[in-house]
Amino acid sequence: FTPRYLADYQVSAFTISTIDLTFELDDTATKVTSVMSVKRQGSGEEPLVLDGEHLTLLSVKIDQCLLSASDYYLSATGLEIPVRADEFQLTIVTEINPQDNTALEGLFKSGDAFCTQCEAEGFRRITYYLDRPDVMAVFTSKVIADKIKYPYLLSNGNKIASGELDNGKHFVQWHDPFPKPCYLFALVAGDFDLLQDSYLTSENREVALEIFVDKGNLAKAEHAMASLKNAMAWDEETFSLAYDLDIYMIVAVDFFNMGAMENKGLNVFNSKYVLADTESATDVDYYNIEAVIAHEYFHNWTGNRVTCRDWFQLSLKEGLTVFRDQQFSGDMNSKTVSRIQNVRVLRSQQFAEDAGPMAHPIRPEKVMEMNNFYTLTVYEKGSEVIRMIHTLLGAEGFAKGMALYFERFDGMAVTCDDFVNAMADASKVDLTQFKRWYSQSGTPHLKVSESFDPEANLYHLTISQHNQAGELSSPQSCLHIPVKMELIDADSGIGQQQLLELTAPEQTWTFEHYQAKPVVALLEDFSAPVKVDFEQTDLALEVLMLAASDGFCRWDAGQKLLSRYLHKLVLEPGYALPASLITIFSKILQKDSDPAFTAEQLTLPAFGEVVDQIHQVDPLALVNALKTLKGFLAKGLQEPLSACYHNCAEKTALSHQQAIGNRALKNICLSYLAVLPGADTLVAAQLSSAANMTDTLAALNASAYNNLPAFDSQMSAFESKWHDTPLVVDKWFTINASLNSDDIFERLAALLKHPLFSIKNPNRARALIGAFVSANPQYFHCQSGRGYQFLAEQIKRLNEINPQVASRLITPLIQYKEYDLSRQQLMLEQLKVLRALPQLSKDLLEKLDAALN
Ligand code: BAL
Ligand code: ZN
Repeated sequence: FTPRYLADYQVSAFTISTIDLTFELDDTATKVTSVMSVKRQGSGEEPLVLDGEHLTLLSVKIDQCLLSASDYYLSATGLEIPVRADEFQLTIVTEINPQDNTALEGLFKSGDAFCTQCEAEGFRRITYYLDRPDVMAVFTSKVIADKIKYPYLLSNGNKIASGELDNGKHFVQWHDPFPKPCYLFALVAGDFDLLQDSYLTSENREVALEIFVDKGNLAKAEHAMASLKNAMAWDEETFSLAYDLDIYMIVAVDFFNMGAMENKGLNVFNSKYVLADTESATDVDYYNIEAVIAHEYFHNWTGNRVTCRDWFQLSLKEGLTVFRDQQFSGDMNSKTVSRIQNVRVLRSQQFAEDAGPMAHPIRPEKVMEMNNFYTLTVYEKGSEVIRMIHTLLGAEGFAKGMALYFERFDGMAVTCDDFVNAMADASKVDLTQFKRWYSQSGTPHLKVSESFDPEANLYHLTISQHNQAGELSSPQSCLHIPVKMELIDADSGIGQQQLLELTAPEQTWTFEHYQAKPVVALLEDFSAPVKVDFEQTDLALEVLMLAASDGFCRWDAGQKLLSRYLHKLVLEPGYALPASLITIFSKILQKDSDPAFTAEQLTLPAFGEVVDQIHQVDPLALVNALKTLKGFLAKGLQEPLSACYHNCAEKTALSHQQAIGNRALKNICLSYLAVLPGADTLVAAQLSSAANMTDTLAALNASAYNNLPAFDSQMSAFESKWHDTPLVVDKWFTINASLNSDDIFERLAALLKHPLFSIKNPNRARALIGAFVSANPQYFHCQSGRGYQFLAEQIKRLNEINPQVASRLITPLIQYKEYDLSRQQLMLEQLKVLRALPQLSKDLLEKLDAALN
């Protein structure tokens, strides 16, 4: 395995303008015939080198000439043909085994259906091809299969032919008029229920909308359909982007590595991001479905119409599309609460990635296994970088930049620089320095100090920027950082908002006419993905919590206050929390705010977020600090929490959005009240009266976190009710894995053997193994090292079954440097065991070598 470098990019020696595929589907021996128009680019005499893996080659033909084995070189990674012609037709026939494809890349079986996943480099598991995104061809695909078992035969584009064949088979042929890279190819064959609708675009195109789901799930596709139509309308209104084919299909499958995939005209989705009804899905599930449906739809322009030149440019489409889906979610729901959720993900996971051994810029420069770079950095930090451009240019300037981007590059495969240049040119702003965000890894730190001159009524604010190591950034490496801020007059509460642009190692801004020192709300709307060192007093934070104009800053001030006391609890054994915390949070509870926002204010910082803030933290000390703080607030606020809980529970007949916020607030109150004596009754009462999955899960989670005596009986009732609903079974495994109980390892062993568990199903593997690792820090980090050993054993199994899933699950182990030395030692032991495995996948090898070197 050798790494590839961005700096080595070269234009392909050949290009393919059309590809005509025929699939004769069979569980273990699918025959794929590919007829391609190939043309040499440039003047060299290079051989044609095609990518291909896990394929059985049946024949190769150039024009009408059948090649013999001595005419080409076949290896485990491709096919090399020393061809002289500059333009020719290449016909290749391969055989593949979808049934045994547990890696779920290329063509595989999900239950009874056939489906594909080609991004990033899965197409090479279907046939020999130039598997790189800058080779864009017009695809025609004929799918042949048994008519009874596979009544629906789907591929990209428009249906151009269909008919009956011998032996009970039938075929459908599809043609996609838009040239595309092979990573956007898709095929699905199966028997589904079909939800149909239509959408009239702003360009007057009537688009058939079709969502295919497992039999019996039709009603569960309604929310996905409504979300799709909202996304289509939003993109027309916001960026004047309309859909371009006559049909848009979505298929939901249970076995899928990713959340979903934006294949042209035929999205394939993990069923988790399609299926929902109130009984079986939570409010969070509904929110996520809307976001992912929109994300994949938005890719039709940002990704498909304009795609990436090479995989190092992945953030070109992913960062931009995440930004677009975040803006959409903010418009469909509460902007502030949506933004808070984006920031939580960054702080609790992306910051750790950016400080760990696999840290990379949003445009990586070196890649061994591309699947390892579908990361929070490329996606979420990538989106933050786009958001900063939006902040610097304003909404109108950004929209002009998007228009210019499509004018210049529609139908092309381009780079991140091309995007930023279009943004800069459209608004005539210089983004040269800003581009450094694309090549620097690590989370920047801002150090902030302030001073007030009462004589001259001047307030000075100084901000310096530092790199990941805490060193002052040199002028050559300084980033261009937009800092949105507000100065709040401490007496009147009146604020003055401004956008500061930090471009130097250190800058000072002076504000005039202040009678008293104002309170500063920094990084409104989290205007840059940075960490801030700024010692604001508790009093200043309280002012911000109640008076900052920006909702994000009101929330963030509370989080800063809570983090401050979590740090004290971790670092000063026996620390006694102050009563002032109770006073301020009781004001929050009594304030008449959006209940969804109040719920966010009452939510403690996540474990991962605090880990990132404390150098080599003892994870169990942090688990205990979180418990102590939760217990302290629960006890001190018992009355208002209880009143709020009952008040929320009694509110009915609310609008959809109000009801969601109300449930969120009720359930955060429950999570506090459940740590107090008498919790059993409250939790049991909620469980028995719950009319939706949100309330049910909140009660079960409370039961698991507090290891309540009724936990087992509650979970077995839940299992009896839901054992036939895969997405709810996943939830059942997750709650089991998060139980705070000393016998958790015996329970995990039994769960791995449970008839409903299958390590081959990525959702199920993540629901049990992933959930234990992320939702049960008390036992994952237990001093015996058993938690780490458990994870390593499962990764070892997954290495052979599904390397992508294995590689995602290893994240907490490779980030061992975040923890105390004894944990580091225990984690390193497991990493070394994994490194010594024979047949280590490229995915794991890349991460293990990064962690151990
Ligand atoms: N392109 C892979 C799945 C997604 O980001 O939409
Ligand atoms: Zn995407």
